[in-house]
Amino acid sequence: QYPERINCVVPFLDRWVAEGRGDAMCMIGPDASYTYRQLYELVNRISNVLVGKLGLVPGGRVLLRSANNPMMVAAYLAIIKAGGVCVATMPLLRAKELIYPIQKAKISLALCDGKLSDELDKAAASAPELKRAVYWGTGKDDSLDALIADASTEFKAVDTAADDICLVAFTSGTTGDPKGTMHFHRDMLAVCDGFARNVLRASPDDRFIGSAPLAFTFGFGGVLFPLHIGASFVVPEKSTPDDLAKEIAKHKVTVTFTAPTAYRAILSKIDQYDLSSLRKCVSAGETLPKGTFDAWHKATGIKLMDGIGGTEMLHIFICAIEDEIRPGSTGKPVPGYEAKIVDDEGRDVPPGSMGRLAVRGPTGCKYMADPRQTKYVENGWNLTGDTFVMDEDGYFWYQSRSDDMIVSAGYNIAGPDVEAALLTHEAVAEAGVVGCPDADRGMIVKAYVVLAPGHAASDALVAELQNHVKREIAPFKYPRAIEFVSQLPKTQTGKLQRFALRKLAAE
Ligand code: 3SK
Repeated sequence: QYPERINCVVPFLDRWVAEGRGDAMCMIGPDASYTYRQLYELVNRISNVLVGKLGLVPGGRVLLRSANNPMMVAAYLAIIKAGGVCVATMPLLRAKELIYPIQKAKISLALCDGKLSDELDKAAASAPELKRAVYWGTGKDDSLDALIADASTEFKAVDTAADDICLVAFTSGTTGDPKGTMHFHRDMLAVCDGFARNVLRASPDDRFIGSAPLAFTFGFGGVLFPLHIGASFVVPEKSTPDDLAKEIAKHKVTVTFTAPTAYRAILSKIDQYDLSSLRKCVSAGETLPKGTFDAWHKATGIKLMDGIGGTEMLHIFICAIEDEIRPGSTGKPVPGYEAKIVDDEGRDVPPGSMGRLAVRGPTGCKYMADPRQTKYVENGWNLTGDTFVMDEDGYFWYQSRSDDMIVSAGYNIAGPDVEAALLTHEAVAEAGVVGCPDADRGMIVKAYVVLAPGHAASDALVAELQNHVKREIAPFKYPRAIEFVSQLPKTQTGKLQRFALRKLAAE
């Protein structure tokens, strides 16, 4: 579908300048806005420095470390335009977590926001592979800003193959050591042609915002999708739900990408925000409870588009299209992808049966030098860690992570079902549900609950929540143990770390 030789930054950026659309608004940051031409020129300056002054060669890997900001967007695109491979890392990673990607991906050069230099410097001391880190925003003579000051604003994209790697994205480590997933120039275009064009169906007049870190491919989709159609996007300085809601009103944002937790937080103060500009809202990163879908629809008139994606597949591969949404279902495979449900031996199971979700399509999945490749990918099918049911009409219904299933006295209980039921109680702000070893029942259902403001822990509340769950879902699923906690363990992408809760429950 794509030319054999293509550098994906050309259709994302150069194209609009070449077609005379350079003055259109492109990126809105906290301190400055950039037209397409301005972003193009900033990217070109950085690419010139990478190749001319920092010795980047085609295929060279560059670690990128920053919180979400315009310079990070420009550096990400510049590395790829210069023929390099971007290894974007989560801004909160500590030195010992940075050593792993540096060594695994054999990285010798890093571009980093000066505010995050400490941990990278510490990592470099233990990872001699990293020969040079260039910081921006430090005001020093050797900063990236100083280096690009006299660089040319023109740069011809390095000639790359559609099949050349341009991105290594490390998984968030819900199940163990992060895996480096490799993506190609064509993948960056395929998620736009697949999910964004066919499912999201945004237009050049749309303005996007998201809250996920840009280092997480879910977050970077909020940059790629608008660039692909010549639309604009906001890069907020902070990404709390409150900031997100304020930025939506300030910049008349029309398309949002965030997780159910953020939609719920916005809902809890919905009267304080003007969200009238919104047209399309995508929910992913964790399961979307029907209650959240209904509440958002009632408050805004918009049907949340629930999607499931993965770092392995780059972005969303199953999603509900607005007019075909069945509340509670994640929807159908994005055009270009196939999905099926398999049993533990990898055999297809009939519609209506629970099993593991397998997916294949244009974007997945090659792990970087990882023996787990054969465990998670079979004949092109990527075995996800999610348990789903596919109905007769081809809709996929999320049950749990495959390892989130709690088997209690012979009953299969999906932790997220119980979480969704707890979340419909006004006293519950967040809930994480796992199995806790039990002599009689094998496992019992245990809930860790963060209380909403104004509610206090008590035995009476435990009983009330248990009865509430019994009323909401099959009574055998009720949590026999409930513990109130001040926060839940989460990955840097905001996903609940059930394995950490499971460990806690087993202690
Ligand atoms: O569903 C997810 O968690 C996800 C992961 C990576 C990219 C996109 C998405 C939605």
